[in-house]
Amino acid sequence: MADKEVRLFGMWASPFTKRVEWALKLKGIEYEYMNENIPFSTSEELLRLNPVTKKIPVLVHNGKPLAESLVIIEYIDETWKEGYSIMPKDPYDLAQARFWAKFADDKGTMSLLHVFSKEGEVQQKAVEEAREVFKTLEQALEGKKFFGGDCINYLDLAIGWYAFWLPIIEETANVSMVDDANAPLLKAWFGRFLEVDVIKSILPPRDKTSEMSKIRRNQLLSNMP
Ligand SMILES: N[C@@H](CCC(=O)N[C@@H](CS)C(=O)NCC(=O)O)C(=O)O
Repeated sequence: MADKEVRLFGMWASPFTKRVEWALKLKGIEYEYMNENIPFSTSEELLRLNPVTKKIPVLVHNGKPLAESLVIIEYIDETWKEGYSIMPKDPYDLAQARFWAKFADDKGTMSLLHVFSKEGEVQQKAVEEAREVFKTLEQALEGKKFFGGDCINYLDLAIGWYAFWLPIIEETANVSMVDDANAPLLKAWFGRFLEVDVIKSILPPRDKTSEMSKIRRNQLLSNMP
């Protein structure tokens, strides 16, 4: 039975929701999952819990809401100290992991949004930017099995959505960003990350995600909200 004290508001295909679900699952925390119909509608309860950004995911612990997936992951690791360790213990490693997670979110996510929602020259420019971001990200992976070393940790969870969603974005937008020529280490890590039991066990269905992705791209290209 789900722990009544922990609820997660998310959306089934949201990469940011998956980050949090992976963290909860790694810790063995039971939770109640509430699916939102984003981007088409937002429930009254979500607006009450997260009036600032109105976005998912939102974790509610003992009635107290918390937004922003990376902030939530840190909270989970700090609150449930026992079991799997998500945040690096060494202060330098921790700062580096936060740096790369921020770099990926600031640079990679923005470029991917343009790759996904644009065409022509604007899209091509975004593809080049994204390729540069992925090549750069490999620095954090050099000589390691996972970003966290021998096991996955915070940075793997932060960047992990690329492993599943990036090939879908490439397919939907008909472009290539992570390939053996540009980012071979990252490409190999995609395969290793998706083979981790906890990760694999809560991925959305590939076909359904791919179908939704095509519909969403067409909506964005026609300037639908
Ligand atoms: N930086 C946020 C991003 C969250 C985000 O963008 N969530 C999207 C869904 S994946 C959302 O709720 N969008 C609201 C909307 O489209 O109305 C995080 O990491 O939690």
